[in-house]
Amino acid sequence: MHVADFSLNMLGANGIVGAGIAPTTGTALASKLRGTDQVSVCFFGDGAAARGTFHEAIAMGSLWSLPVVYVCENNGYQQWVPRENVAVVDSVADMAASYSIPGVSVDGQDVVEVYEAAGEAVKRAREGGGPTLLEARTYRFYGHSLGDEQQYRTAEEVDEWKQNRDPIKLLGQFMRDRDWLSEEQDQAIQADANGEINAATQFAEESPWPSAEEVTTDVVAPIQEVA
Ligand SMILES: Cc1ncc(C[n+]2csc(CCOP(=O)(O)OP(=O)(O)O)c2C)c(N)n1
Ligand SMILES: [Mg+2]
Repeated sequence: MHVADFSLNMLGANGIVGAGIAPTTGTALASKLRGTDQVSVCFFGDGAAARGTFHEAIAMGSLWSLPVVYVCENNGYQQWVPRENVAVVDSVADMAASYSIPGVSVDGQDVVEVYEAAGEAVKRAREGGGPTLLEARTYRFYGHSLGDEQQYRTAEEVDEWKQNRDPIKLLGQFMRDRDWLSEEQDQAIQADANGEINAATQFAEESPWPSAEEVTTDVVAPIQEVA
């Protein structure tokens, strides 16, 4: 969650729901003032779309016609709560109308659909057309966190999505149908990816714990001595 890499223009994520939306509007303002062709993109959940920062930042992005794409991954759940229990508007993309920007809802499990909609939104932003609110309808295969007993949904529902709506499987099928990918290539790619993940896991498990002195490294807030 707390990953950032400025060398890749990746400004980071944090544990405050919806906290990335306003800074992304800020970086879009910076690129507009500097006259670069950069487009800022942020990703957040459907729960984040209920926060004040979502509305405030998008209203500003629209007013100043900033080069930004607001991407909402709507997985139908907000931590342990089904969306319909807490939201009166089903589609997050519909909220774009309040700010006079395009709201586009796509099947988030369909890689090609997401790719095309994202490309259009980035092009619009780059050409001075202002922000887009892009909603990807998706699902989460696992619980919100390790201790999540997932009592808010059935095992059948999860299985149905895993079996029939897995975006990796769907893309593989799409490509095999067009003879862009053979069964063997598909398996080799998956084996490659699994190998990379297993090596990273092993590296993490075999690495030593950080030393106690490191606790203040990169911490901006002053540490007060406790008497
Ligand atoms: C400002 C704030 N309020 C509450 C929380 C606790 N919290 C963590 S995740 C979450 C739900 C967020 O829903 P969504 O954006 O849909 O993300 P998802 O659960 O689908 O990953 C909440 C309320 C938080 N981290 N930050
Ligand atoms: Mg969600």
